[in-house]
Amino acid sequence: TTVASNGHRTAFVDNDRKPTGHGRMLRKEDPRFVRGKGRYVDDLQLPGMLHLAILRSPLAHARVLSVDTTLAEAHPKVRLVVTGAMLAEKGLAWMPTLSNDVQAVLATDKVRFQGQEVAFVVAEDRYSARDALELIDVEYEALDPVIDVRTALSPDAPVIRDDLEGKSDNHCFDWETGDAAETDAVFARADVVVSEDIVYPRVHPAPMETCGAVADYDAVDGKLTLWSTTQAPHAHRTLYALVAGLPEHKIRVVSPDIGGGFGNKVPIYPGYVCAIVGSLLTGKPVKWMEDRAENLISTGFARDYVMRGEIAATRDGKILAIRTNVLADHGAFNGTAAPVKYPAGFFGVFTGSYDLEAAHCKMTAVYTNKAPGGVAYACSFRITEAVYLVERIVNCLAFELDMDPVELRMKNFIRPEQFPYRTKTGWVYDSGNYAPTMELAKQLAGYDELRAEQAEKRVRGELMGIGVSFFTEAVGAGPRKDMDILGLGMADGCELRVHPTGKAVVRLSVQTQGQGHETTFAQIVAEELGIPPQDIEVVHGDTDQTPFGLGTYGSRSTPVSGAAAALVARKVRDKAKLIASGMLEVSVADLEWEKGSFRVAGDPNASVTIQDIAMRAHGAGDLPEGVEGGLEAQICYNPENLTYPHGAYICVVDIDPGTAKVTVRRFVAVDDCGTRINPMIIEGQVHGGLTDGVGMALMEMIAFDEDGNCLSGSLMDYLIPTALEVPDWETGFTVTPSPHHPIGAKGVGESATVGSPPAIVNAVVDALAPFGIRHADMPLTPSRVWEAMQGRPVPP
Ligand code: MCN
Ligand code: CUM
Repeated sequence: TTVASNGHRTAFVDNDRKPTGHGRMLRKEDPRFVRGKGRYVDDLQLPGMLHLAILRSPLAHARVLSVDTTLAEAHPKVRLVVTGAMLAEKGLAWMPTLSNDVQAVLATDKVRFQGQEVAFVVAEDRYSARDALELIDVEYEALDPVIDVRTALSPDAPVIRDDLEGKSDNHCFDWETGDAAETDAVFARADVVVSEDIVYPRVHPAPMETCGAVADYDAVDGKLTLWSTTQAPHAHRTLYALVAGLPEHKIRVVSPDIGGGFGNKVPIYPGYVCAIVGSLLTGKPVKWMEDRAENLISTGFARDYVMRGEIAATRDGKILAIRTNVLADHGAFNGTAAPVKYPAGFFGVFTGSYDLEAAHCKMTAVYTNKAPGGVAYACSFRITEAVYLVERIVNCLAFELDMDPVELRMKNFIRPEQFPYRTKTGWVYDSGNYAPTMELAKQLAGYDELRAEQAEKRVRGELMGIGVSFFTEAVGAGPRKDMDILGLGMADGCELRVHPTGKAVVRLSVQTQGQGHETTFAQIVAEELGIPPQDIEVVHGDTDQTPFGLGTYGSRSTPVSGAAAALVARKVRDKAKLIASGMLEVSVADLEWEKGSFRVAGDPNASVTIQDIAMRAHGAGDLPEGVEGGLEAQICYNPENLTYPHGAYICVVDIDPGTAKVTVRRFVAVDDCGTRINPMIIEGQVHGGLTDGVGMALMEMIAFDEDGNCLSGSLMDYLIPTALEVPDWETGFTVTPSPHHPIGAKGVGESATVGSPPAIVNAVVDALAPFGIRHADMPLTPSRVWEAMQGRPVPP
């Protein structure tokens, strides 16, 4: 543990700066990003390229009576105007979503949320395209909107999805996990039962770069190239092939640099399809690029779960069971992305890090007149909601029992000898060692001193709060036997070629959006082969150049593609060994591997480097019997299980009793993501996620008025945190390797976003304990905290 000049302590035992493998290496992508030389979709300029703009619905729910495009078509710079009716003629008005629903590309019958796509214009420049939108005359007949998820299923609620056959209500799906009867029985005999209504509001990932695409259909060779902001180029390509009927080998999806994804760039948006149609019809490349308001009001939101949490325990704090009832708002179309078997994502891990006797969840998902989406914003497939629920309800229990929240957690942790641990909802946690992680967080925070300080301050009427959260995530979707998206198994390909001079190219199916894959995947291969990471080029984001795989979300890149990269490197090493045995004229059994070279056991002078071997593999000399030339390999990795990272977070807040403004004074985050490939990148991921957490806990919400107008369509209204709202993060780590991952690594990209909101809310509620407050809903803005302090319920 080191103490920084600002007094902050960081646990630090990483084996830093190893030249050829895992370690704290500067990002290979930084030179281009810090110079502003990234290449994003919007940087693309093709000869003759046209620009597309989308007309969006001003109403949340309305019948489309007519769309008159005459004036827009007469605009001198307009080349094409397309309506839903025109798409319907080509069978393209509707597209499948990643959750087996359908979504309108352009509205035909009705509009179902404010901001829905109604028509598009293709013009010679972006400004003319936008101007021409104003010339389109749409006649709507307004319908009553369904905005409040709690009344969406009332019998008199207007039916939103009357496009679906036989649909007579707004029911989207039901889902259940755990054993209801067993859980009820445990609840019936518990000493203490605590219930709380807990809302995780609708939020938005709001990546710096909005969504967009450039479509270029070449009529001569029948090939479509689509540059787009996608986190999953291969999956998108297959879906375009299935929807548009274009042959898959004639589609190339390229995802260049991405300015943040956070799950916002997983779905296929109508805009991408419009760009493709625009190019098919004009024969020219067509660019569509959203503006900020379009991104906030129409693309994949996150959360929107109304949860009732219940926890049963003994008087002395042994947690027995957790039960939850969830109302999930899916917006107008079920546009979420989750493995087919898991319509609620991985919410099933709501039992958290605790050893329970029983658990049960019942969920009802509904349609409302809001934008579609659901799985986004570093959600680890809804683990955010699950962790928030369990970590809030455990704190409510601590409040009722008047027990220290750390002590309560420690008492109930799954113990190290119980791993692999099967939860009451059927998940098998691969590994974990929770108590040391919690202890380290306590120690870094100086927990006991903080409690003493708080007690003193309470006497003086000062509002200081200490919040704790402990999370376990399930990341790395997933074993193909039970995970697929629209029938596509969640395995990842990887290809590695070592060139004659010993430089290498590794081709991935995952797609970085800022996570630093160009660096860390080079490090994974470097660790296995001893080739310096600088000599390993990472290729990704182009379906023509990379093997098939399902892309980057759910922090699956390290658990799945990271494993693939390590194993493909080992395959190359195995072949290199055969070649080395020929070069050194010994049998394979006599060779020892020492990072970067094979040497003859017992003869330190007889060795060949991987670079020597690469040259021989491509050279003129003889190779051992049966060994082909070249030094390359390919793999498709199907994970055996998910990986289960965990972490312990402690947050300290101060609340101004006069203004009710919350200040996050300190935040200690101890993460355990198993083997750490690049500690600096991990810290960056954690810092980002903690900042997200401050945003969600204190500032962010996509709000609607009762007519369904989105009130959060700009960054003036949808507040996101800056450096001014966050403290100096204090991080530490423990290492519990995944037993089934070839290098023991677990995902970490979403951990902090998942784990931090409950720590912050727990801290705020803890500060408000003198007011008798046990719970308050996010975002804890000054006005909401003030209301809570006045004993008034916080608005839903
Ligand atoms: N890493 C490591 N050692 C580990 C685990 C991870 O060094 N044990 C490194 C990886 O090599 C990788 C990074 O940390 O460079 C994140 O890895 P991983 O946890 O596998 O997550 P993914 O690469 O799959 O990234 C996805 C995840 C998700 S789902 C969201 S949402 C999110 C996040 O990443 N979006 C981000 N972090 C983001 N960071 C940035 N800058 N931008 C986004 O859009
Ligand atoms: Cu759920 S946001 Mo991320 O998985 O791309």
